[in-house]
Amino acid sequence: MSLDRTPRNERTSMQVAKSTTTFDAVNPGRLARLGSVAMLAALVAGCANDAPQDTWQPAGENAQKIHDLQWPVFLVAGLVGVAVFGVLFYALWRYRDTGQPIPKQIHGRPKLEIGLTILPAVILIFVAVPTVGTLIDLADTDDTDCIINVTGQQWWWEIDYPVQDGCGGISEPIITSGQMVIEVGTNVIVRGTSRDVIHSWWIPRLNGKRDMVPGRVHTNRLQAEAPGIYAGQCTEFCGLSHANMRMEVIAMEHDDFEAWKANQLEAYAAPEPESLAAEGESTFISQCARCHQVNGLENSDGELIIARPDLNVWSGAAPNLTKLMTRNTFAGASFDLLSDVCRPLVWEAPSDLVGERYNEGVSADCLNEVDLREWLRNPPAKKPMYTDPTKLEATNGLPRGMPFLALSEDQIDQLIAYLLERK
Ligand code: HEC
Ligand SMILES: [Cu+2]
Repeated sequence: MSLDRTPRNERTSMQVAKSTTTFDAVNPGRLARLGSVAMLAALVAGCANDAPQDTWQPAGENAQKIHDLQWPVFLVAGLVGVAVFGVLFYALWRYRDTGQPIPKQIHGRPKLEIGLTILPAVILIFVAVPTVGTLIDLADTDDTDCIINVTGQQWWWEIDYPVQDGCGGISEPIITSGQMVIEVGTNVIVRGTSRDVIHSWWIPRLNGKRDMVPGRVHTNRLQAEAPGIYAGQCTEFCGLSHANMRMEVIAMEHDDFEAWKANQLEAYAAPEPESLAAEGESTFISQCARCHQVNGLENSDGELIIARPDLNVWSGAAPNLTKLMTRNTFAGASFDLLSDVCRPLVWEAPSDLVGERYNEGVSADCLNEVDLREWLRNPPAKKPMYTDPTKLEATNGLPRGMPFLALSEDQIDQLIAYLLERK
C-alpha cells in the first residue's frame, strides 16, 4: 500500500490541479516530438561524413574485423530488442487495467521455462563464437612489422620508436608526442602503458580500444590501408583534462615514412649565432630544458643537456621537443600548430600527398602562433592542469602538466623563433 495518507478523493483533485498547471511544459506529445527530433539529429550527426572517429568507417584490417563483427551483433541485438519491447508493449496494452477481475494465477510451466532459458543461450552462443574468434584474431602479434611504444600520462601521449629492425629499421630511438607516424599497410604493434592513472588508447578507424595501465604493458595492433590522418582520444576518464588528451595516427607511404624517420634522427643544428633563435636557445636552456629534452642541445661548456622531467613533473615526463615542428598539433593534440590556412593543406590532402605535406612540418608562415603564444604565456590557462603551487602537496610539489613560467613577451618571441627551427 502507498504511504500517502491523503484521502483518495483529495489526492486525485490535487493531482489534477498539479497536472493542469504543468501540463503545457510536460505535454507528452510535445516531449515525444522533441525526443524524436533530438534522436534524429543525433543519428544524422552520427552518420555525417565529417566524423573522424567513426567506427563505422574502418580504414584498416583490424578495424574492419571489428566492423564485420559489430554489424551482425548489432542486428541480432536489435532484433531481440525490438521483439522484447514489442511483446512488452503488447502485454501492457492488451492487459491494461480496465476493472476486470484478477486473472487466474499460474506457475510452473517447465516447457516454457526451459524454452526461454535455451533460446537466449543459443542467441548468446551465436554471438559468442564469432566474437571470441575476432578477439583471438585481433590479439595476433605473429606478423608484426613495427613496434611503437605509447605511454599515457596526464594529459598527453608519449610515442616512442625503440631501436629495431622493424618499421623499416630504427637505428636510434625516436621520441615524439601526440602524433604517431606509421607506414601504410604495415602491421604496427602498439605497446602501451601509463605513468600515472589508467588511460585508454583508441583510434576508432584503425582498431578497438586498449586500456593503458600503470605497471602493465598492453598491446594493440593497428594498420592503415590508405595514407591519412586518423584521430582518437583518451577513452578512460583520467582526471581534469581527460577531454584534452587526444592523439592522431598519420599513415604515409613507404618513401615518406623513410623520410620522416631520417628527419627525426637528424643531428642537432644550433641556431645562427646572434639570431633571435640563438637567444631562444639560451632562454630554452634556462627555462625549459629541465623538463623538455631537445636531443643534441649543449650548454656553454659543450656538454649535452639532459632534461630531468622525473624531478620536475609528477608523471616524470614532458614531451620531447627535438622535432616539435614536425608534428602539427600540440599539448595532447588539443591545439593546432598549423594555422587555419595551412591546416587543410595537410589534413585534407589527397591521399598520395598526405605524407609529403605532413613532412613539410610547420614553417613560420604556417605556424598557428596564437595558440602557441597563449600556451607559453600561461599553459594552465590554456589547458586545465594541476599546476597551482599551493595545491601540490599530494604530488610532492610537482605539477601535473606545464606550469606558468612568467615568461616575458620578448622571451616568447625568442622561444618561438628557436622552436620553429626544431623541424
Ligand atoms: C616543469 C616542467 C616544464 C617546464 C619547465 C616547461 N614545460 Fe613545456 N610542458 C611540460 C609538460 C608536462 C607538458 C605536457 C602538457 C600537456 O600536453 O598536457 C608540456 C608541453 C609543452 C609543449 C607542447 C609539446 C607537445 O608536443 O605537445 C610545448 C611546445 C612546451 N611545453 C614548451 C615549453 C617551453 C618553450 C618551455 C620553456 C619556456 C617549457 N615548455 C617549460 C612541462 C614543462
Ligand atoms: Cu587519459
